[in-house]
Amino acid sequence: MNDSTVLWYKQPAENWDEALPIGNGRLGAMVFGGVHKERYQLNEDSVWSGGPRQRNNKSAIKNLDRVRTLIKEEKIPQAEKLILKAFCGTPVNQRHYMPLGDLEIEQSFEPDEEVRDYVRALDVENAVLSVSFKIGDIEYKRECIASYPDEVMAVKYCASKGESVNLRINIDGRDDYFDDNSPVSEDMILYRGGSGGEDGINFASVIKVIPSGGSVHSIGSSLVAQGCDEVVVLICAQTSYRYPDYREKAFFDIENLVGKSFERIKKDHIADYRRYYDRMSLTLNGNSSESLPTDKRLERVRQKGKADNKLFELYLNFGRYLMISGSRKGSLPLNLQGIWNKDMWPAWGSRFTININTQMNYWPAEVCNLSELHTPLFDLIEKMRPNGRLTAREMYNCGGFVAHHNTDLWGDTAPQDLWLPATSWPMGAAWLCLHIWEHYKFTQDKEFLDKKYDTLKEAAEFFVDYLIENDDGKLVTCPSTSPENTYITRSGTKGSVCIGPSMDSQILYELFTAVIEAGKILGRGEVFGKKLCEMRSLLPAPEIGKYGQIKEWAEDYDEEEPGHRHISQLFALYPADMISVRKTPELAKAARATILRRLSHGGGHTGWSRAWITNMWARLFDGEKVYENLVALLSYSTNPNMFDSHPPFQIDGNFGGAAAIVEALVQSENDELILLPARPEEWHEGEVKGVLARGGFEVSFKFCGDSVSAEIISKAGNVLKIAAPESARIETSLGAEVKEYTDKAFVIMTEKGARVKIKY
Ligand code: FUC
Repeated sequence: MNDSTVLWYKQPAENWDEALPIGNGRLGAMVFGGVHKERYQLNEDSVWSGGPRQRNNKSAIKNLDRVRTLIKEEKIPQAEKLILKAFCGTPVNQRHYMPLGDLEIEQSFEPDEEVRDYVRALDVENAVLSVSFKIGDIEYKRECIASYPDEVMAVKYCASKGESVNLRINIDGRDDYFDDNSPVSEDMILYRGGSGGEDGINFASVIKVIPSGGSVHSIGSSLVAQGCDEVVVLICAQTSYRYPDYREKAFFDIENLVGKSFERIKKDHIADYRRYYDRMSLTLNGNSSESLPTDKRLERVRQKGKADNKLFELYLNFGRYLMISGSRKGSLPLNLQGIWNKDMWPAWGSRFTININTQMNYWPAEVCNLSELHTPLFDLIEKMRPNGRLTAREMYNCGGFVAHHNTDLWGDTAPQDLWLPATSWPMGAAWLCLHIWEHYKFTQDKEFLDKKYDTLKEAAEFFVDYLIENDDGKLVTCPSTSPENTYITRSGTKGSVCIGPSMDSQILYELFTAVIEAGKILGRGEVFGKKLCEMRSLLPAPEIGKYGQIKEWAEDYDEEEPGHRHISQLFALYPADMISVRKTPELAKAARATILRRLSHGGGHTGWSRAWITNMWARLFDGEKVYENLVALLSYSTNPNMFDSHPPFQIDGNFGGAAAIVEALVQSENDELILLPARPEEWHEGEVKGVLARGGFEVSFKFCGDSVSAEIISKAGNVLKIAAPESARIETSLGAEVKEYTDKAFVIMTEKGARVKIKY
């Protein structure tokens, strides 16, 4: 087995955290690999509870001034009491995600003897899952794929001896939320139901069984395939979220495949998948030599506190696999569990939590050369806009659009939960919109930026009205929180709701900058740009507090939980670039102190928190800490199926971790390309291919220690600034020319398509 592209196991999954995911962006399944009973735990991305609704709390507007006064006077308990009543959503909760159902395929064997040579494997290079074993003298094999071009999940059962595939196929598993699971013909089941609520989402899934040799018939709610050489099972599903005639569409998806063989579906699927997967790669020195199954390799990391380098490659490749399998043009963005959720009431509703988690899901999208897979997030932002406009007006009497710390598939923007450390935080849309700007920075796609300019602008417009002046004449948010921490005032009062938490000012600095810069690039919104420039100069800048840390709140309060999983005040370090070792060394030192303080109080205990910290260490150029934290991520926050664990499973850490591996090797913030910024000692040799950098560059390089041999392709014709020793040898193709060496970096003019080779 290839130890950097295959997850594999010698036994079936005993529980969900051992099962393996497949997906095509919209349809997802967890595959358990049971010998006698195989379970495909199914998801469709738009199966959520209920329908769209407005939950804006109309009492907010009347109480806004009062709440602000109470917060200013440090009457926090009174302010928070009022917030719980007047500023929560009505009703309190947004819609939540749900599973589609459970497809079970029982397989019977004759003779039914001992199972030998069992292997279950997920090949992330081809996106093919397989299960194989021997019983008696027959070898059985299953292959399972989720195809984007054919909108289908397909499973093939075969055996080394003819007429030996015998199956019973059945779908069920959503309590009484489904209405029917009956065969509609001798080879097809229609499984349908709804997720509740007046305008709730209805779904239909069609399962078709295609035998080769042998026969298929229906009995009760099952289909039975007997004495077959081979059986292919096709699974399609659609919902009323996308199609009023979702049932017809599900049948259409199946009928569309009549005459198309499994091999052909698989071939098209692999070709489609590899269009994305093959764009980048990472190879590190060493191999794991002994061929150990993935669960054992993870166990070994836990025991030894060290990982084989191929496991880091696998972690990155698995992250890219999850992105290609869970976020495609037309799909919803990856929620807290991507499209792999087993619970009717999943943790945190498996929503889009937008005070870090959804954003983290997309951290690797651009660097890993998967820019198009970022688009479902932009589509969701557009869905949020009209709702967010109403929320801004109805709750705060403000223009623009606003969202709080969660959203759902309808783009709900009203506050979520009755939980003070999180609920009253108006920054969700602002942060999400920074992804639009990031996408532009990487792709330099001006047409995209032009289309999205109004969205960026509208996110900023909210704050033109919402910000208030504090006692120092600075512009700050209020009410807000520093997600999701609690402070202690000098008098000993605890509170979460506050005025001007550091993260908010940082997000706003970045958002205003994005709007100003985008306006300049597009020649639009000059007057508004000027206004934002003035406002930006009045935002509080990051400050250093009494522990040498970056202050989390405007006051230098102590935290109730100094080891809190959120490190919101370091947004400026990562994902933003306001704090950097090269640009702001003092603040970088304080950022370091902030992380160390969190960690010394038990921080980093959730997978996503660990992943965020790892990215921050990369930005602080600390390879040793990157390594230490990646090992901790693999040791304590990674399930046997390599899914990230909060616990429970939450997919953000997979993406944050993947992003961190790349961040250790290539960085491009502050208009400067840096290779090997935080290379762990253990990664002493390797090759990176096809990583994207801001400014529109594609970067590939080999390294040995700190020696680098790189080739950079200019895709947009921008100036390339690359940090390197002055002694570096540079070769440029036609259209590229070294202009100067300044600030320990080469400045190279490039035209579109030009190539630059650099060696040092
Ligand atoms: C935030 C985090 C939690 C969890 C939840 C989905 O509230 O603080 O740890 O990740 O989102």
